[in-house]
Amino acid sequence: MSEAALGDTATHCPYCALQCGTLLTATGPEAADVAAASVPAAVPAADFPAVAVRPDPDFPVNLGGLCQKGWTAPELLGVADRLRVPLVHGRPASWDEALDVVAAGLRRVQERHGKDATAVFGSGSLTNEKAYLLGKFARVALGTSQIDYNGRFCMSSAAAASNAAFGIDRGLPFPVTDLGSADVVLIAGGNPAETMPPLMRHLEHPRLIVIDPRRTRTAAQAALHLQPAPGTDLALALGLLHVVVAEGLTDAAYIGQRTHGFEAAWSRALSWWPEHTERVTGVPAVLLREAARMLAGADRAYILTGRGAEQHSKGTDTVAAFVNLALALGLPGRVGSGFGCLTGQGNGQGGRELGQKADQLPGYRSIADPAARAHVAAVWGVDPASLPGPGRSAVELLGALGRDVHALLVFGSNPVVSAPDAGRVRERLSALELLVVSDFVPSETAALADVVLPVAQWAEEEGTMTSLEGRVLRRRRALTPPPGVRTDLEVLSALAGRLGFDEAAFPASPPAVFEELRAATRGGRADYSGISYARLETGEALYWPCPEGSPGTPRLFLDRFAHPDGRAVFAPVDHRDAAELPSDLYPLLATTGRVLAQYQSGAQTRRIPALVKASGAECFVEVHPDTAERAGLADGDRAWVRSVRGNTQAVVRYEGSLRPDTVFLPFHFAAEGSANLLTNPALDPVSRMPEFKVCAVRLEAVGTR
Ligand SMILES: Nc1nc2c(c(=O)[nH]1)N[C@H]1C(S)=C(S)[C@@H](COP(=O)(O)OP(=O)(O)OC[C@H]3O[C@@H](n4cnc5c(=O)[nH]c(N)nc54)[C@H](O)[C@@H]3O)O[C@H]1N2
Ligand SMILES: Nc1nc2c(c(=O)[nH]1)N[C@H]1C(S)=C(S)[C@@H](COP(=O)(O)OP(=O)(O)OC[C@H]3O[C@@H](n4cnc5c(=O)[nH]c(N)nc54)[C@H](O)[C@@H]3O)O[C@H]1N2
Ligand SMILES: [Mo]
Repeated sequence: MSEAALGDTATHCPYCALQCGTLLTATGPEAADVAAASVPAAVPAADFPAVAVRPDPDFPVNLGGLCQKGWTAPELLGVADRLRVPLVHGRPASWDEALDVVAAGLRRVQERHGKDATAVFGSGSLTNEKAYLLGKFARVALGTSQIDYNGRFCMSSAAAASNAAFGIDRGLPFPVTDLGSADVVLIAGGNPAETMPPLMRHLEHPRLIVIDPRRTRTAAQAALHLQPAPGTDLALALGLLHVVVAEGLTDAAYIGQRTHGFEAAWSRALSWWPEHTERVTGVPAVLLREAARMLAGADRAYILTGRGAEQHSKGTDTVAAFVNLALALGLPGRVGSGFGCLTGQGNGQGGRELGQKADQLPGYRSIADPAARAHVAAVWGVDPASLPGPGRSAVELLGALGRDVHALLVFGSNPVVSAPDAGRVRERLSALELLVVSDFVPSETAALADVVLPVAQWAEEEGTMTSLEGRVLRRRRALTPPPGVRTDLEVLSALAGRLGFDEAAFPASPPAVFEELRAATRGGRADYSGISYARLETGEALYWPCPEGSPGTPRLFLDRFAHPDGRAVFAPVDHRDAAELPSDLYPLLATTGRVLAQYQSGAQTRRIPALVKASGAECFVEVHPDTAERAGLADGDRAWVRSVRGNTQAVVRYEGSLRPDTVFLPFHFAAEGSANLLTNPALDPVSRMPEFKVCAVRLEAVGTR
């Protein structure tokens, strides 16, 4: 029985961190045709109730807007190859059999190789409740240190830089709606016109400065577009700081009262005068000066970073350099101005503070901190000494598969498509004794799994998500899951039971998990203890930190930063090259990213015909026409893009506005169209973020189409 038969269910889109408010109406199979005619999206008649979506006009973030992925999200509930029954070695099995195989496999691997030979890979797509229970399951039921998640690919550099500078990592330390009143917004390596379209409604008034090697849809709306070579943002940010200081545009009072470390940071930026910066980045000195003056001249300004600046082997330092610029201008912690990083995944924010990261316990606590361990161990009813220490980061964990790690549970990721050097990742996954994938579609990673567990989706489950502005939102159930499908929480609970633990310690009910999570985060940096389902039900806008009795914190840092002395910290960073530079054999810089109509590894969106029609069904490579012609390629030709690690087949798209030394591929496609066959797994030394945004490639024709 559909609960939404009584009316609309207010929930949020299943995709990105904007978490647009949506209203779902159950239409039932018989109503699907009618709904399809009047509403852009309705589930095709299936053997479970259909649902139609429309944007929630009252939700302040999307203001009645929704992107094409959001409009078509209900189709995901009824895709033809949706997983509806557990699979053991590709054959349908009962839940009892599948869970028994998993539990026996985990026990066998642990007996042979020790507890750390079992590992968990989580996701920023998981609700807060799932992320929390997954971390507890790994540390308690498996007793393993080996848990990390795809947020390592996404927000880890931004998080590391924000923690160091501000003492806390909340992607946007202010509500999205604040952006609308700014005069100038600088976006470094973000393309929200495609990755968060409704966000653009808040960017109509401010003048935009966009830093992107490509002339994206976002750059096309900018007052100023700077086009650096991929991997040179750190130099660019130092160059901007140089102009600001050299021209006397800093906020000296703010620097003196609210920060530390300006001199050390400035001593590194000293050599980055505009002409020097131009030689390294390719951005004309005159544009650099114009950008710095525009920012400094604004009464209200924001600096935002996206993955383009962050996904580098120097991503942490690059974000830090943009933070330095923001601090020099006195932006962070001021109403109407600020610094922020655009969190990507639906629950990318909650996912990084509730304990599925290798070095973290819930509440953004460090797993190496004795007080944090004692607090969480008390909530979990275990001996603090029994909690494992920090584990490997995502790329390192994937590299250890079949070597030190022999069993892997994947919840909410498709690493064979989305991880760097994907050819190697496939080899490593294939070397496992046991690979278990929980998903609702047969992803490319699920296709390699020994056991596949079919789970419920967004509109079929309850939970909470924390959006890019740190606001905790309710995901509400509009439909019952199809028969045969369980929730991720039910899976974890049943597995814990089979491993000899009390299932009550791993509750499958989202409100019960949330109650426990409140206690576990109490007193932590990301304190959720004052948030409850009851409070969220009233529609109150609750932003963490929210200790008990608190109204929550929409705007951080207004009085003080989160370091003990209340000050923000400049980082003394300098530029360095990308881990791989062009060579005679591989003369071009390849960068990767997203298109409007596809999401991430594409496991979800490549199954939706309207989205495939919009994006094209095959991988493409954007190339400057001169560069293409030099490689003997014309628009529409099929090309091999080759790096030292692998080869990707892609259709050539001429792009006259692109830098001639750069090509761009989306990473949403699989098999030989997977861009990650090319990418470099070189890691940032602090965040352990891989270098998705630069590798050296060459182009070759494979024959015209
Ligand atoms: N349609 C769509 N929307 C999404 C997603 C999706 O897959 N599809 N994913 C969600 C997630 S998880 C995330 S993390 C966000 C990501 O959101 P964004 O950060 O906006 O996405 P990207 O396309 O990865 O990167 C942004 C831009 O960085 C540029 N870039 C590449 N290399 C460099 C460089 O060296 N320097 C600079 N300055 N720019 C560079 C690219 O040309 C690209 O236009 O999007 C979220 N929203
Ligand atoms: N070359 C290149 N590679 C990149 C990037 C890039 O810019 N360039 N960006 C990186 C970034 S920022 C990110 S975030 C990653 C993301 O890449 P992935 O980690 O692969 O993320 P998704 O494609 O979203 O995969 C999610 C999988 O989990 C399933 N899923 C979704 N929700 C749930 C749930 O609640 N429970 C369960 N059990 N399953 C669920 C989906 O069906 C899908 O199969 O890609 C990274 N890879
Ligand atoms: Mo992401």
